[in-house]
Amino acid sequence: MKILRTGLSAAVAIAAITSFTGCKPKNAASVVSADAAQKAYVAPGKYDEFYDFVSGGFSGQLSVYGLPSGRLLRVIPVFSADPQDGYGYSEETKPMLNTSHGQIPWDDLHHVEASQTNGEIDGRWVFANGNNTPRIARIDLTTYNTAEILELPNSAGNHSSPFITENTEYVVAGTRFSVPTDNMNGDVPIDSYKKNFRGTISFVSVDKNNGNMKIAFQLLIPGINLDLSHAGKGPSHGWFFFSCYNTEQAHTLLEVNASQHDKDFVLAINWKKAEEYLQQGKGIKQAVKYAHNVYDEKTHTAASNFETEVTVLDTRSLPGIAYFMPCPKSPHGCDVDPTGEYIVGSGKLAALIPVFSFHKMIDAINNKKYNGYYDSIPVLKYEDVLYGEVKKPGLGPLHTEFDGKGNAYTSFFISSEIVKWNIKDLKVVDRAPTYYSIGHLSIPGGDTRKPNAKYVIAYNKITKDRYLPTGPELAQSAQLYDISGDKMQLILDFPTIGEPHYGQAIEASLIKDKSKKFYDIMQNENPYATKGESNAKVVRNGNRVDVYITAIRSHLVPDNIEGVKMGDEVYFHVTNQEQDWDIPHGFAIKAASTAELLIMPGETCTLKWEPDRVGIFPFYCTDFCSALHQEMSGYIRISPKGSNVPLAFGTGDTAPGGKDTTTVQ
Ligand code: K7E
Ligand code: CUA
Repeated sequence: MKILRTGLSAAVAIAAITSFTGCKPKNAASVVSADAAQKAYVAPGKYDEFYDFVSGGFSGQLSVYGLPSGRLLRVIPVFSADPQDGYGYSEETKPMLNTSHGQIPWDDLHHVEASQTNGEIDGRWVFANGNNTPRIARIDLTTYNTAEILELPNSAGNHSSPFITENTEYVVAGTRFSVPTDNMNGDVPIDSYKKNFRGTISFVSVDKNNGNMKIAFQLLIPGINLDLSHAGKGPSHGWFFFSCYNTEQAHTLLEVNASQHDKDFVLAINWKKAEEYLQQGKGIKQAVKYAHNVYDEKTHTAASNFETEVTVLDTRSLPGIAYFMPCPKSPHGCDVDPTGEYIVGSGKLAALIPVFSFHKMIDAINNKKYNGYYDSIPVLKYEDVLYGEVKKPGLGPLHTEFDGKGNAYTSFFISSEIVKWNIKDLKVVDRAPTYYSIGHLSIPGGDTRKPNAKYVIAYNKITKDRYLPTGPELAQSAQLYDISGDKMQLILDFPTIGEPHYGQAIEASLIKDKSKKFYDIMQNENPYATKGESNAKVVRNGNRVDVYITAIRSHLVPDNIEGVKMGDEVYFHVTNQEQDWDIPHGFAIKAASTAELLIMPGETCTLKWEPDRVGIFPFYCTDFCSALHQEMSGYIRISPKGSNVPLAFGTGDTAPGGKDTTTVQ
């Protein structure tokens, strides 16, 4: 009882700190200066300078904004089915959402990372994590399609993910929740946490040519919570750093029980060493099951493969892979500066920011100066690895990015501000309020070797009074600051879709000219593609009816279909015949239990429909494509089971009953 009471009073104390959100920062009135609007203004018809790929949090999607205007350019469906373009509803895209748990139409997307070459953003792909049912997605920046989703076995709470190495050798994913690994019987008491629960880190290799992902190996680590991570750079290339909390290994009331230790850890991983062990055959092959879903651009169709094996290296029995650096109070962000020498850990409950030195860490490791072991992993001494501390920077530090000019920018959740500090002398040089409760922040390239320090973007958790009220639910918000001068200058607020955990802004010049305009219909290898209206047809096979439809402004062929019966499964394969930019057609039919299809020029998409009653059902194009878009429609007649209405289809004179009726046996 006594323990419980202590626990609860500690909980109250912590709650007092952590619930301190949404208060107005000081100087709130004076922050927008007269020239701010001009700096964010991009005239109608003019292009933005940056694409900002922003995570949609619990929407499961990725939003693309232009910067500095804050204009929403697109929402890319990633982990959530999206009725707007049929993602996850069309037969072609359903497999993208397959997992070993079945088809999962939602996830919680926190982090976006752009692919890199030589530590610089190369504009080829962005990667995103599914936090809930652990997955990593790769989005292709020529089509803006989700090209691949890889499920991660032995994983729960895929939070410190997907962070990447300097040449995109690996996309790396660490577990927030430790759990029993997949190959053991997980039916264990929860209070056997210390004995049975483990974390893992997945190293996913990325094919240089086509981006294809593959789990190269997994590292087994003690049962703690990994929060965030970043790869080493330059001199620290070959290392990866993770913030860890819950070194208490609590499994209940973490708010209190995982906030006991004065210091948790930054975990340093030598992945080159792990590669050596792997080559020496020190990995253990484990039977697991996970989905690997790949979208094929030629067939416009996704396929799922279920993999059954993964190679695991145990960091507790293979020395030299893992080291712990003590880090104050439940660190969240773990960020590496552009030179690769400084590692910043941001303790959510700490009153200072520790900056670790990579070369001091290496010295301490070479001299084996350990302060004991934590679950067989050497613990280095705080003083030995510390470069220095930023004193009294603010309250609730979360994330840090860099401008490449020797400054760091750290977000402070509790005191709602961005604090700019100098990396060499660790002195605060500027602070700017955020509205409100900032989480991540990002500078274009701000976690790479080559930042483009024009802007910093704040991704805020709380909106409160910043926009017109919209009932209890308010959009989340981002804010744009000009950082080209000495002082940060707020120039724009813009609402976001879902929770914008993190974003990566990429110079538009790197990607805009590679953006695909349409698909070449002659290269469409979808087995159900129809090339040319004369090839449109309806084919019955038992109770399966395949309707091969063409769409071009402003008609569908065929647009009259008869002879379909109750109990049939109807597949509408719609091929957009257009070969022109920005002319999609849509397709919907009354009472379909899926969403519409949105078919890009040259593409084929399939909608499955099972009629539930006898009658006439209209179908139509859903995307206003021409002056006669409303005419772009048709009818299908559904007859009772066993009816002898012949299968017939056509358009105009070939429509059933027309003078050139097309009837099928
Ligand atoms: Cu929002 Cu990166 Cu999930 Cu910090 S995390 S805020
Ligand atoms: Cu096609 Cu409207």
